[in-house]
Amino acid sequence: MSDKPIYVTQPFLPPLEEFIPYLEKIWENKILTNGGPFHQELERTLCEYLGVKHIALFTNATIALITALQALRITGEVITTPFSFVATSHSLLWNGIKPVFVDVDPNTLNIDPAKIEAAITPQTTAIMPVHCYGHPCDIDEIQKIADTYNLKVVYDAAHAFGVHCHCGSVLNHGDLSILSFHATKVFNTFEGGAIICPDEKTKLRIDQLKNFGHAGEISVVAPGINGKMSELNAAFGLVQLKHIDDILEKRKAIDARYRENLKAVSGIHCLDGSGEKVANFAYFPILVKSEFPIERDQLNEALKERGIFPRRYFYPLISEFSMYRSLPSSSPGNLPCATQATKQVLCLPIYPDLDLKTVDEICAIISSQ
Ligand code: T4K
Repeated sequence: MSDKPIYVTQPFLPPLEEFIPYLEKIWENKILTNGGPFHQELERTLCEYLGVKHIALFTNATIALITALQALRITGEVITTPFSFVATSHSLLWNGIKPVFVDVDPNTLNIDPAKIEAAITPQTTAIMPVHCYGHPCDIDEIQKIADTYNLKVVYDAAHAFGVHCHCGSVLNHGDLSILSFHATKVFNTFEGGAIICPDEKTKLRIDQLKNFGHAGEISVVAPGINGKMSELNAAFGLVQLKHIDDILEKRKAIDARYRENLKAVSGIHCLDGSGEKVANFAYFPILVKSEFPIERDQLNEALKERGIFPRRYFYPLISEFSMYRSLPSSSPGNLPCATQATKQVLCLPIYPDLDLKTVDEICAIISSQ
């Protein structure tokens, strides 16, 4: 085993020489932000790569989520999942919206569409599902419910960069989708995020909202925020994108090796995808079931003692944090599958530079318990 700690993830960094010409360009033209040339080029290039119509770049996904809700003027109650990173529902609170938690499907750990209807009230205006680990939600069922009850759908697609479902990019579903380009994500711009939107009018509103609400030099049309991605981050994204195929290939090989090594280990369940046509292998979540000799937290500790640092994404559930705990929908009785999953889940290290020998060693530690 390497002397260095093995973390759940490690950002991909291209060779530094590739980034230098971009820095020289920035130094030369002195445009650092506010929709400069690299920002525009990254928007164009990402639309093409992802197979989407419009994209608005942001400083991070959290500001993008908050802005997406503003762009669609969402109010009242929004149905969402407790099995996510806390940014998902924090974006609702930042907009004065009440989150209503609905349980997850025990197989995908995505929101269970069969449980959504019962949570709809006259105040419900939208559904905010998460493509957890980059595995697509049941988009067709969710859309059916949204159409029946006239609800918006805002996907937290922070994990779903490049993922395709049965009909192309999963990012084309719902009213808006939000990506994260954080250092820990499949595609990173150090910090960054984006909103995918279907039409030019919505893109214009989002662009105004992320630029203080400005609609020209002396006109402000909304109480917007500063959510703009800088030229430095956008330039880095352009370099990263040149390596994305290699990044995905390496992730795929690691995913396959874990599955092969762990398939015979009783009590360890490797979470499957949810039928995606193109996967991104963003995470490698396992469920440590009761048949396994030790509990999830003990396995986590055993790995940490050997210099391996998996993460319990997502533990605790969002609904367990103090600002959500008192909501009626937060009761564990309402969320049995999420409550079980949060006790069993462990995300093992996966990132392009992780060698397969280390994957074997991690699996050997797990099987020797
Ligand atoms: N929606 C969902 C579903 C999300 O998962 C997230 C973010 C968001 C929305 C919001 O997206 P952003 O606003 O961040 O764009 C991390 C990330 O900070 C967060 O972006 C991510 N989800 C979440 C799942 O994970 P932490 O607190 O676990 O990160 P941290 O710093 O402990 O990093 C994990 C490991 O990665 C470290 O042990 C070492 C390694 N690492 C990390 C960083 C930051 C590096 O090697 N280099 C680095 O620069 O939250």
